[in-house]
Amino acid sequence: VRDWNGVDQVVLRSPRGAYARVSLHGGQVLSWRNDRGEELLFTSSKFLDVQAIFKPPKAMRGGIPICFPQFGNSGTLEQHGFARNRIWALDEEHPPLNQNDNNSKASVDLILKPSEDDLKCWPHGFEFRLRVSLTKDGNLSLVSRIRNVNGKPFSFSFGYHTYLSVSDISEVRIEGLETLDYLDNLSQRERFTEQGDAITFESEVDRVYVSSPNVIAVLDHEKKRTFVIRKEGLPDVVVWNPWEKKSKNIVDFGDEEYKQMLCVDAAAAERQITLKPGEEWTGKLELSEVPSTNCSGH
Ligand code: TA6
Repeated sequence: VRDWNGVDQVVLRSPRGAYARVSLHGGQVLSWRNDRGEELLFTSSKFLDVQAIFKPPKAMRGGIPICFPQFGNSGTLEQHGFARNRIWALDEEHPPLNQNDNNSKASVDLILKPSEDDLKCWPHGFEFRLRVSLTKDGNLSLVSRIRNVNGKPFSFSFGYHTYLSVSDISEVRIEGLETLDYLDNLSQRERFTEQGDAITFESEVDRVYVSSPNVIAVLDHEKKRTFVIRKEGLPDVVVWNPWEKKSKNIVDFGDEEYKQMLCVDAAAAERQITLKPGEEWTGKLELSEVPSTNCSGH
């Protein structure tokens, strides 16, 4: 299928009917649905109305933009790096697997290499391979492999900027980040320590939880749904909701849409990752969705 801007998208389907759609624009997952056809990722309804004002084409607000080689705005590059705004290619060395391969996974392999213009602003030769898969149970898996094909070391930060779809942000809580330290982007990255309770939302939040566990849960009380987020190679979790006031200043975001989304980003944000020549780094994310009634204690 084709993207809004004519770029190809790849559709993945699991045997039981789960679905995912990945755009070659940014290698961005734009949709992930369970086998009941329910959309699990948020995408802004405003984006298409205003995309004409973005130059060059900008990543869709929603889904899972890939933030590389910079997460956030703490470096010299554009916010969240350039990878999300580039057109990726299908990786010929790893052609898409059949939907019913041995692992019963539907997958697509994409690759991004820097253009000459990219090398002008970030002079480091890299190959970024991204495999997006849908497991037979409908879990969504993203595996990023970044290789240094340069003669000298380079450092980068990274994030899977994951927009979860929620029924009502006031009814959502995150478990697994209690008692952790976080850097608060709303107060010059000051360091705080989270208290013992699960995280709930009643105002703007923009935090980098550092050195977090590899499994966390996002409970949507109203939908009776829990997202389980598993990560590997990514020490931090960034939690973001712009809330009412900031939403009004985001042009590709509806004024009320903050109620229906929560970004929970598996990331390497606090400290950069350094790759020596020839070295490769791997960062994994797996999202699953379970009815809350199946979760003991919730
Ligand atoms: O997810 C955290 C964050 O870095 C926030 O600080 C906020 O700026 C957000 O991402 C959105 O970034 P974007 O560039 O997509 O508007």
